[in-house]
Amino acid sequence: MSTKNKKLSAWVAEVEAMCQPDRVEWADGTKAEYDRLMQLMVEGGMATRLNDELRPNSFLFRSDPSDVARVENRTYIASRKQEDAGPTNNWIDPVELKQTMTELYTGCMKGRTMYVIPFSMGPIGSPISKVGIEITDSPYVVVNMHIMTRVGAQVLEHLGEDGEFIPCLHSVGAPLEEGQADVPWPCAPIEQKYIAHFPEENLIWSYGSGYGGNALLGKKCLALRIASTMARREGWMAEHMLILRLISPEGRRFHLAAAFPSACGKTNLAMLLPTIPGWKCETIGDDIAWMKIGPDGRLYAINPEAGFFGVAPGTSMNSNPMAMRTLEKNSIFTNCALTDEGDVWWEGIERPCDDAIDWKGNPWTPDSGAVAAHPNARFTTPAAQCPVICDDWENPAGVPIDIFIFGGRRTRTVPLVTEAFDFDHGVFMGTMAASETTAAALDVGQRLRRDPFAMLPFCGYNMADYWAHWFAMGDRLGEHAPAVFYVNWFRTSRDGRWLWPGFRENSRVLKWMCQRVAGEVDARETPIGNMPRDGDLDLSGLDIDPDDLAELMEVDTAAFRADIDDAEAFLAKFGDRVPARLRDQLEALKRRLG
Ligand code: OXD
Ligand code: MN
Repeated sequence: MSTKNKKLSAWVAEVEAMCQPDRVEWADGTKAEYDRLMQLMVEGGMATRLNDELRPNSFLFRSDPSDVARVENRTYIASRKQEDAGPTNNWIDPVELKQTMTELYTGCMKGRTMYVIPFSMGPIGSPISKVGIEITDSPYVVVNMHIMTRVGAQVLEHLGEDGEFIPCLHSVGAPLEEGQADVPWPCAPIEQKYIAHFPEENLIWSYGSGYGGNALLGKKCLALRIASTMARREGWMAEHMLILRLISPEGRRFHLAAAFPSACGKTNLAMLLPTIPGWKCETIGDDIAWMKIGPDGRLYAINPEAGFFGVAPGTSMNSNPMAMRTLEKNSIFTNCALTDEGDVWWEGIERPCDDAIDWKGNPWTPDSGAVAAHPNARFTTPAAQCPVICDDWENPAGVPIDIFIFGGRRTRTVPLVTEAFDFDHGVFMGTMAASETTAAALDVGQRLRRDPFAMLPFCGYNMADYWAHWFAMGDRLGEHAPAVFYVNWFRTSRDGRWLWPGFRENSRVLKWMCQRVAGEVDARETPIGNMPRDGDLDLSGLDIDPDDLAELMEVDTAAFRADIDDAEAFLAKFGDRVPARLRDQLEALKRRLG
């Protein structure tokens, strides 16, 4: 394969000269290529083929123990001016960063193959999609990109001679000397890792890590950080949101897009099996939404990805049966445990395991005193395999969004559901989003991280400008703007019990949202937003103590005032750049709280 696109051939030649790989291969996205690379990695000791009877065509990888997650403190937004990256992003001057990284990249692919991966984020040719080219020296990245994006010759055809693409350069940062044996998971030490974004050039340079969002550059780097900057320039939205379709018993369809911080159950909600009779949910995406205003003035969303890159621990037939069925075959597992039957296992899978090899490759039993799977162990699995995938999930026009949901993990303060009074108030709700970090799950309520719109680690520019962009989108959408809700599935009682069962029962809350949008129910106005009137939330068949329900819905004004103080301290970091409309919302809330 090669390309007629002059800009692309010039870039590939330039990278080849800098990185000095032994050979260059263009990825064509075919099954034959996938099988060949997997075979190569199995032979090289990087991958283990799982038992084909238990989990057909699936593979396990173990990363280096130092390379297990996104590295936010090595992630940079290298805009020309520091204030354009804003106070929540790491910044290095782009000229300086390119110099540092050019030194690292020089000769970094020696002894390795350089793969050129043409990929489309979103259905090829959709007006909302974008083309990226990832150059990488990791065959693991190639096979993952096969699942997570649309890879191959069709993308190059679509690109043609002068089509635009987003260049994404990746190296594991581990050149091989002549005759030097490779290791199962090559990567560079932490101080050499750089996940760099040059938003003014739509350029991504990643060095030193082979893991997830650091290496599969279509996902967080392109589809969120770079896309968010493009979206602002071009008047659309790139958001950290799942997308789902809810169908009422009468056949009415609602499209919901929901933003929650990492590890708050986005994948579970995206694949919801409603408990309320007659309601159906279909999945469109579990992590990212790209949205544009359509000819009818409504906001249309696509899922730019083609697969799910989900956290394995905690996924079970109870918590997410649809994900479990999606990853029955043709899936890649990273840092899961390996059972003696040759299948994968993780904490919370709700299936016994007496004997396994843990994520570090050591023998493990339940008495080992350590986890078998890394807490950020992942599955990579094709979206098309999801039993509840929506027929329209690849519709190039996207689906019209009726409802935005924000939320986080809050053991206190925040009630089950609140509806924004209007879109501006909804932007305020998204801005106020905060979540207790999951590492602190045992000392509940300890560390609260403000994570506006769940975009804190993913917004490619100054977040104050991002809020202004949301207001501007609201103005353009006018009466077509989606309704906005804020949810908290995680509230606990004063004596430390979960107040809400969560998971499938969350469908009850979504039903109320749909009824609000359809104008079928009134609401009760509170200082923080509209809430369900007594009896409006469908609780039929659910055994919930009335006192617990009251606590779940309680608006604790004192706690909200304390929350505002915390939010104000956060907003102060942005100085004058904070939109006046956001400050107005804050003042209005203070007045309402009294
Ligand atoms: C993810 C994340 O991997 O948000 O989706 O961290
Ligand atoms: Mn995510």
